[in-house]
Amino acid sequence: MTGSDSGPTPGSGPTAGSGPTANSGPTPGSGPTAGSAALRLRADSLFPGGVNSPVRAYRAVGGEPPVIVRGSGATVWDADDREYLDYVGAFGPLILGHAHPDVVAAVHRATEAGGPFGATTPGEIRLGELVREAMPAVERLRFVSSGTEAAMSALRVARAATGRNLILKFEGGYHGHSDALLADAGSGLATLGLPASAGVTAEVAGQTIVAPYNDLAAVETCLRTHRDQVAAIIVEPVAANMGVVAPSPGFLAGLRDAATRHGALLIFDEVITGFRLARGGAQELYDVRPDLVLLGKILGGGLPIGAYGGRAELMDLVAPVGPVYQAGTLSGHPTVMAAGIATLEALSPGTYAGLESAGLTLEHGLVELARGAGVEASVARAGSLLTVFFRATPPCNYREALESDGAQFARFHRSMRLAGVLLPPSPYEAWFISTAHTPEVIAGTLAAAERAFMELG
Ligand code: KE4
Repeated sequence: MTGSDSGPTPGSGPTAGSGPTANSGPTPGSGPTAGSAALRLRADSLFPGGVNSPVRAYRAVGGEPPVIVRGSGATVWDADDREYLDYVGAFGPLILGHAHPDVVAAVHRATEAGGPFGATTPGEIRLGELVREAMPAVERLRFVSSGTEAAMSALRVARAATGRNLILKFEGGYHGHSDALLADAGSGLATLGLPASAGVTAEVAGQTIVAPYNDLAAVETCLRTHRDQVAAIIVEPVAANMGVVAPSPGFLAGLRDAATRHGALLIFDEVITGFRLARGGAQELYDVRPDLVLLGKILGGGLPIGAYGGRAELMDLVAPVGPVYQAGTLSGHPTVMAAGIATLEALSPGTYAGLESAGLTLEHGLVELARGAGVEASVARAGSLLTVFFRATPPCNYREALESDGAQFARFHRSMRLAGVLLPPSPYEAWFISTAHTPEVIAGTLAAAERAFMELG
């Protein structure tokens, strides 16, 4: 399939089988009238890099970033009516795919009911109960509007609870863009090659210590070196911001033990993994109980959300009960709650079996196709999270992930895009598989990958 560098020929795209026919284009009134190029020019004049989040600028892969006007199921369309199979999925929230009818109907009903109200609503109660049912570690929680807010709030609780200042995070771990957590972070910082962020003071950065992921010995050394000073260990229980890197056997249990022995709290950042790897997230999958949990993405069904929660005595430190202040105008927004409830209510045990099957088929297909093309690549996967690394074996930590051939990834990304498959524009992000990624969608993806690998070989 030929097309410009910015995507496949308009109205083309692999046989997705999941979305409307090609050339269906944006629904009148739902999207812009100008094409991608004209819209990008306007975006460039408005936003830094023309984007509202850095990774969307395609700096790591080149080419003009797409302007997406609508999605349905596993398919999205750009402003030039190019159709793509979507593995970005808004970087995680859309486990049911785009415009799932139950979510759309729930949002419609909630929006028509008015609000937000700046008051408690039944929806936040219902969603909170769904979280607590799924994650016993979450005895109490607080809704916020982003994963970043959840992370910064949880750190504040941990410091108040322990009276300690230091935070231990992991190289390549990403927990949003609050000052304390931008040291050696993954996701967009890794994508842009930023070791940290300008504007974060040395004093703040000095209160965050960083260890290699999957290295319990290094964790123990950090905790002993900074004895009685570490308030919390914060970890992505399955890392997905250095690409997908699974915890080594015993790593999470080891963190639990080390945190307990050293009087530090263990924070699981499940913004990506929560409700994705299992209904109870990684804490269910690995049977490790954190003290505090961060949630986001899927919890809001695609609308802005975050949440932090954990042991009741910790959460009761939060105002108005305790001295830890945290607030938010749109926290618990009824329309967001409705989208989250509709999403979680659609997730059944069969859902996860289906996601595992889709992920397995895609993983095995990619491995075989790369091998057949003579391309050095490996595939890391955790359920419906997947990353293709252009290195011989899946990395065990961030430094190994950085050894992956970024130029090969960029070539692969561009080739897949030309073939109508949209991957996250960074080697340090995960591909997100949804329930809308049917066997036909996976087959179309592998057909595109076969051509892409052959071009690399
Ligand atoms: P937000 O503030 O972006 O809602 O969440 C921050 C966050 C916290 N924890 C984890 C494990 C996360 O992955 C994230 C955000 N994820 C990135 C993608 N990996 C968001 C995409 C972006 O920054 O544009």
